[in-house]
Amino acid sequence: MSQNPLDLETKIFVAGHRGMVGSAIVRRLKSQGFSNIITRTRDELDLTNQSEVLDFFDREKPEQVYLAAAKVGGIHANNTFRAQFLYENLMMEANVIHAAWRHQTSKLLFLGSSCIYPKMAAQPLVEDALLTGPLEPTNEPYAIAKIAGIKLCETYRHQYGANFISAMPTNLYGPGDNYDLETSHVLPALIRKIHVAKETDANEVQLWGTGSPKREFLHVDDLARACTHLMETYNEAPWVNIGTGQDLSIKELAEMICEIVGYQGQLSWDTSKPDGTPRKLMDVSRVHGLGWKAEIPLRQGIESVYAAVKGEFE
Ligand code: GFB
Repeated sequence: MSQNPLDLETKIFVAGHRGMVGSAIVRRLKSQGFSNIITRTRDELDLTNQSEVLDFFDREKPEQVYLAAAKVGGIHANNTFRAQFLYENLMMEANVIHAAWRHQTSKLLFLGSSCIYPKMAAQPLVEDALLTGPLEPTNEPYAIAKIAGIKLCETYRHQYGANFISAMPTNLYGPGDNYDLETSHVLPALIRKIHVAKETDANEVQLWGTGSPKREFLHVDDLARACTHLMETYNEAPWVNIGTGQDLSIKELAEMICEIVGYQGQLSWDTSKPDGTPRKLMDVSRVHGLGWKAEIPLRQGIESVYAAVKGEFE
């Protein structure tokens, strides 16, 4: 079995390869020349099913695992499908992490989320803020599942010596995002709503909440680069925040998207919809110290995803 993370023959399982994050990791690995990447669709392998996952690891024995499979969504989806967000994420993580340990996977990277940190944690969010206060209620089930994933990696390392690491990305966007207005995150929702408002000559476009919460947005290709970098170089227990270190309000994001789309109507705010966490800006000192920085500026990233998707809404 290869121990060299830069061995391009390393057998790598990317769990969740059809999602925005997993597909970006596969693109990144292929661009680096990795030739032994294994993937499975949900129909081929149900990650919430323990015996299927154990059988798969027994047969395939991947040397490295990127655990990018998750049930994800925006604030409304998180707040509505609360049981599914908790159960499905817990099952996928527990099954994959346990099977990776049982079958001697030499390294696993687990992907969490910035929502693991307390709602009122000091900004920017340092990694040590975990479990220092109550979570944001709209995404508490998802956050608890992701905290359990971090703790699985930590405890399997501590008790069994498994080289399992965790990365905590900030809010992500990029190719393969979800544009369903009920279940999507804010950035794709705003692209779609503002594009449709422009195409239909609408005087105003209705957005959720007050517009005052602040968010940080990272292009998923930057995240994928961070993931392969950590897989190649990082072998420690502490989880690592992945972000740009810069945020903006939802209103400022909406204004930027209006400029990119060329929409000049009004923004209106449906305050019956939740704002969520007031702010979640990542402290990215740790990952900067490890030699990774975000490269894709937000405006440029939004311009590129808008150019790719705008035809789909017509
Ligand atoms: O991205 P988002 O859905 O989730 O929403 P979170 C961010 C903010 O955008 C909230 C506002 O303040 C929303 O009220 N917003 C305005 C909108 N208009 C819209 C809209 O049309 N659609 C959406 N979706 N939001 C999620 C968590 O939190 O972020 C997850 O629920 C996860 O657990 C993920 O951590 C990264 O940033 O609030």
